[in-house]
Amino acid sequence: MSLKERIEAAEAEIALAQATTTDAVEAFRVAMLGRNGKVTALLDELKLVPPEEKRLWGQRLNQLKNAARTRWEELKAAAEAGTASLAGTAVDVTRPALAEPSGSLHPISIVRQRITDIFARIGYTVSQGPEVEDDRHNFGALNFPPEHPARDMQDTFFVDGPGELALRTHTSSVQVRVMESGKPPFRTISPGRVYRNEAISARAHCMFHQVEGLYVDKGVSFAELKGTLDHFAKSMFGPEVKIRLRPSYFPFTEPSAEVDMSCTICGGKGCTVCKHSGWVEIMGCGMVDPAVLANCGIDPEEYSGFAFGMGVERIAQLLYRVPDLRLYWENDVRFLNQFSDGAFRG
Ligand code: 2NL
Repeated sequence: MSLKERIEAAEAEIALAQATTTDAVEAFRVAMLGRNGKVTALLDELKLVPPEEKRLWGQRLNQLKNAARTRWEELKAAAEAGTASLAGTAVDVTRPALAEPSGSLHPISIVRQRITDIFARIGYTVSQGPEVEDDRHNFGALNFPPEHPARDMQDTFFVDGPGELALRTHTSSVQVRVMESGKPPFRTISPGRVYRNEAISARAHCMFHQVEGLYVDKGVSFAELKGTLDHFAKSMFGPEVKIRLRPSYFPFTEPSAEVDMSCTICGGKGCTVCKHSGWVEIMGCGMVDPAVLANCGIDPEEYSGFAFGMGVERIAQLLYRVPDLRLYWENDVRFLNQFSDGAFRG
């Protein structure tokens, strides 16, 4: 604000000042005319104005000082006489209120909600489960052999010791609970926090968010899996994107695949994000291993199913071009404010 604007603001404040007690009168004097008072600070700025303007600003500031003195004397007299009152004061109640700055959803919340909405529209329910899981739900039922490296202390945060309760490493544990609890068909997604014992870097964190999906019914095919994921990628990133499936391996699916999407940054021509391949990895998927169905009390002769899992941080990174995953958890408002646009709230 210019000196002129600050003088005018101080004048308005002085004219509107109210004080019904001698303490409040003294507080007004200190706030305006005290050593660190507003008027004192403005008078101090006289030494900064160019010499040819000194006379003009000197007069203006003197008026301000006199106005503060006069107002103080009025308030003091009224307070001492016991006649001070707030009645008839110049408060314009018709003035519009100042706009409050509004907050925004965290980008991970925005993207998790969008993913959830896309699957909800095609008939998926949302399931939740505990973040502290037992070995059977996190590993055993999912076909992880006893000596699998993921069951190691180096990879999993155990609450007690190896083989005991642990922070879930994926939300498949929730889907095991869904399958155990009823009869197919199941069509559900499980969004939630998962934990892995990893060093924190630009590309990895020890906690991240996953959305896993599961569809179990009679005659569920790999073609339906591919169609569902194609629909998801187009809904999330735009109708022009393509997907491709590459053979992969997970203990709980057979066959298994990684899902790549045509790079949305360069349109498939090749850039640093897709490492000049034209494709970026967005998730893993596969047909639920018959042994997993059997572990959950479902007859694999009668039913088949597909499943997939994606990292919300990864999807948000591709959508918003986030260069470093650590930005999600620094709570720097310069980062967070960029997501206040409601257009991305789904
Ligand atoms: C990834 C890969 C995947 C699943 C998750 C799943 C769940 C059950 C049975 C079988 Cl209950 N599979 N989930 C399947 C394939 C891949 O996630 O990269 N996630 C971030």
